[in-house]
Amino acid sequence: MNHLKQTDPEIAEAIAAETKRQQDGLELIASENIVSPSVLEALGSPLTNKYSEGYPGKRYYGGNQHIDVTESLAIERAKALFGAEHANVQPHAGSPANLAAYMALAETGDKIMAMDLAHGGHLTHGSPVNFSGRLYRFVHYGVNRKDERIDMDEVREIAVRERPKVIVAGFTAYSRHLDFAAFRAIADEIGAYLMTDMAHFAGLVAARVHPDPVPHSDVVTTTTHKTLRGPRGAMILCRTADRLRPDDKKNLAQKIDSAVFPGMQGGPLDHAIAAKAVAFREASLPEFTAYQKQVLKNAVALSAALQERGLKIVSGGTDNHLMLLDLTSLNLGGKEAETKLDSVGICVNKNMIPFDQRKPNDPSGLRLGTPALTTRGFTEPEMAEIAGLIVGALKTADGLTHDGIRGKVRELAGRHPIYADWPWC
Ligand code: DSN
Repeated sequence: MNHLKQTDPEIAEAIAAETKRQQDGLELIASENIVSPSVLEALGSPLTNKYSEGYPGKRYYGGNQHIDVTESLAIERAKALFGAEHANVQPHAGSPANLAAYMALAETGDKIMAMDLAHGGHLTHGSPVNFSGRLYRFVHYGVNRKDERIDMDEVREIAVRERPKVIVAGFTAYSRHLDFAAFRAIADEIGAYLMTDMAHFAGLVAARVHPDPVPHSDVVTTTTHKTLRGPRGAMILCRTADRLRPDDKKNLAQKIDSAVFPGMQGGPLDHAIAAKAVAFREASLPEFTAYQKQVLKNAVALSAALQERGLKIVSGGTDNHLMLLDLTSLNLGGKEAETKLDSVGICVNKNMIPFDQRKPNDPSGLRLGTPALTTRGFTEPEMAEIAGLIVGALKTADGLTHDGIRGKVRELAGRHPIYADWPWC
């Protein structure tokens, strides 16, 4: 940071302050994580200087001999990590990855079926304020009232009635496993593609501690920065053959590649692709499996400890890295709860719960997740401590109590430094 401190102290200070915020606080946003120094080095490298539209060996600019190496490594590592036939590692983020997948599988105006945003789906799964809801005709499935889980009989009923061209399995706020074999069977029954958006649980899949959507899906999209613990970005995995349209001039892999470029992106972010390659190698190591096992243990421990303290968890618990806290019994809105926790250094996001009576900007729930804390080395006994601090902060408006909780949060965070020997600290 020596250059930046001298040339642009305002930005250098903001980066230092954000690094300190991360160090001093407890990050429970389920979609965030902490990358390794190696990933950061690749991200901060001169690869950001290069233009390389196209794909390895077929570029529109000269000088790409080394970029071809990094992108080819990222592709091969992604394929090996997930047992996929084809990988496109160029999508800049999860939303463009989903857009490219829809472009490859459907025509504008076609019907697509996905999880309702209000039940845990994503904006790109057909929200009317998003490109997805504007370009395609979405129909939705959700969870049932009885156990707050997806009912596959109901999914089948909607699919058979609506006959969408694509069925999307995936979520941003659902704490249970998806039944990928059942989704596949429904897609086959109505002649639809199955696309899985595994952005949230990709790291768990890579570590083989979660059901694997890849063998069941035609296309799998994922971000690379959530449980997968890579740089901010995304990728698309797919089969090579187009099972529904085998006579098309292009196979499925070619359709995905041309949807990404030239379909909706220009120059790839070569520094980010190199960092993805670094993260994919890290995710192939035994330490990563141990990490993901601990993510799951921590999530179960946190969910149990919150329930022991009288809080309600949607669907009664979690099978993955996240949980939804229902604040209804506390008579507290999600907005106020998020602010209260932020004020003591516990970072979460407000979230709709299924059948929410409140509005999205002040819903009835909070979403919590354990990937970032687990990367720092937190284990189950500390999840119980954190649950106590969360309940304390939510149940009291008392400034003194808050100061005490803030101190305990700092002490806990201090036990597990993030980048101990890194120049930002
Ligand atoms: N914003 C992401 C999340 O928090 O789940 C989804 O894109």
